[in-house]
Amino acid sequence: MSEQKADIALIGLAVMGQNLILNMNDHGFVVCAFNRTVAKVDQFLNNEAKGTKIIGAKSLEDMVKKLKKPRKVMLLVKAGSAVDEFVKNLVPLLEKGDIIIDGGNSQYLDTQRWCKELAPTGIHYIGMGVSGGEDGARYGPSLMPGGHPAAWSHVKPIFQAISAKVNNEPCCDWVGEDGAGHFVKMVHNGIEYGDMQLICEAYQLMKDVVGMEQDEMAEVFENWNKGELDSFLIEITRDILKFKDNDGKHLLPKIRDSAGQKGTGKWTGISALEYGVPVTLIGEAVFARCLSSLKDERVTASKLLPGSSQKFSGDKKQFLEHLRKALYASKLISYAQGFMLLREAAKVHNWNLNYGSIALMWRGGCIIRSAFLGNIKDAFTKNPALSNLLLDPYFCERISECQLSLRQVVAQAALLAAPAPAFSSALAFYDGYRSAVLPANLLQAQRDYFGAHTYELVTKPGTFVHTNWTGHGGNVSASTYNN
Ligand code: 2AM
Repeated sequence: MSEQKADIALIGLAVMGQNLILNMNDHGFVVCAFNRTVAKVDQFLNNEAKGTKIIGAKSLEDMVKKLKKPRKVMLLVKAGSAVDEFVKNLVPLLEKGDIIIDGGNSQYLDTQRWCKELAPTGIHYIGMGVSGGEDGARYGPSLMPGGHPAAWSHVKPIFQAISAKVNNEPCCDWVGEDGAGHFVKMVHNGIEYGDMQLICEAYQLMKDVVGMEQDEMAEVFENWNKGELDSFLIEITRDILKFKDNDGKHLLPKIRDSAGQKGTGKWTGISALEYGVPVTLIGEAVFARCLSSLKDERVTASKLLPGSSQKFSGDKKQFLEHLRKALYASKLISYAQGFMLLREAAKVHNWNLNYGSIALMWRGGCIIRSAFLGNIKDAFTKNPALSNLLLDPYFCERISECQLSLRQVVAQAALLAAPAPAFSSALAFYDGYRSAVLPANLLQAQRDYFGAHTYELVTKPGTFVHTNWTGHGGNVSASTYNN
């Protein structure tokens, strides 16, 4: 083997790992490959990596010896115990200033834990969200690194070189301390759930409410992709709608309507509940997948539970334009909710998140890449302290133009009995968010009535009082609270 020392080691030779190594190699970095099943190292060197500068290692000790200092070791292994095991085994082999990068789908709290545990050793830890699938890994992923800030300058040249670029700007920048990178990646995945669900609802409305054929729907998506909805997901939806099976018939209707999920959307929903942020659209998107998986129950219910006998009688062209605008408005609301969650988590964990740079990281390379993210980047660049995307002058104007269409779509869906949970929740959030007065006064009164939880008067916010609602005297309601 050559005497040359490697710039970085990568552990985990599944497809993502292999492709990231090949990508790094293309950009002139020498990578040392390693894998738990060591036989895969030679397999990789003799096949995919043949003729490259990539080197291999026979053990962790061998790998560490082959690295330039400060050593950089990247993990692309299964999240959870596999990461924990490798980090534990690596720590005794590394020294102060060396860097471990976890590029897998770890939960941000695990990353936070490792950052804390390794801090006294002086070994730096980075948790990096990697998005873009196999193709992204090979030719330009979106990379979201967070962790010990001192490590960033050492890995920046490698990660910014291999990441996707938009207008020559890398879709990779420092996100923030400890688990910030993995948290941002988790929210990215949640947003992806929301975008996908919105597109699915638009598809269902075209198919079942308007009664359109697949090629016609493909044409609509093709047109949408030329405007402000221009995005990877709209583009692939067009292609999926067009796709014909070997028998010459469209493949899509043959696919069973029961959705799978790996859990990152769920984790975004759990975080939203934990931090108390109304990320309603992503929540509905996760639940829509859960509902879809109850296929047998749905088939039974479809024969028993009535819907509506109304037929679509509107103007098709006009409805499709409403649908386009409703999709845009709902997407904007979903991203606004996602950024609300980021802002709250940043407050709790003291992360100094740069929202414009997060939008830029998602602008290219990843599944939610879109022209729209360029507008979000601009909004945060103009006003880094922007409290909510919906309040940005550009987006405020855009949603003002689209909100009536969203109402049309939600109303039509309800009247014609087509489920549209993501569209509906977007509208409900929008109307709640723009309400100066909500019925929570009644809610507070109820809480005080049965549980003596106290309430504030409109004229005296911050001062909590209790009323004896029943006239029975004392704190009588406390006893009913347990019911
Ligand atoms: P393997 O090839 O030895 O199975 C994706 O599955 C990557 O994670 C693979 O490189 C795989 O190694 C690794 N991996 C999965 N589970 C692991 C574990 N418990 N310990 C170490 N590596 C693991």
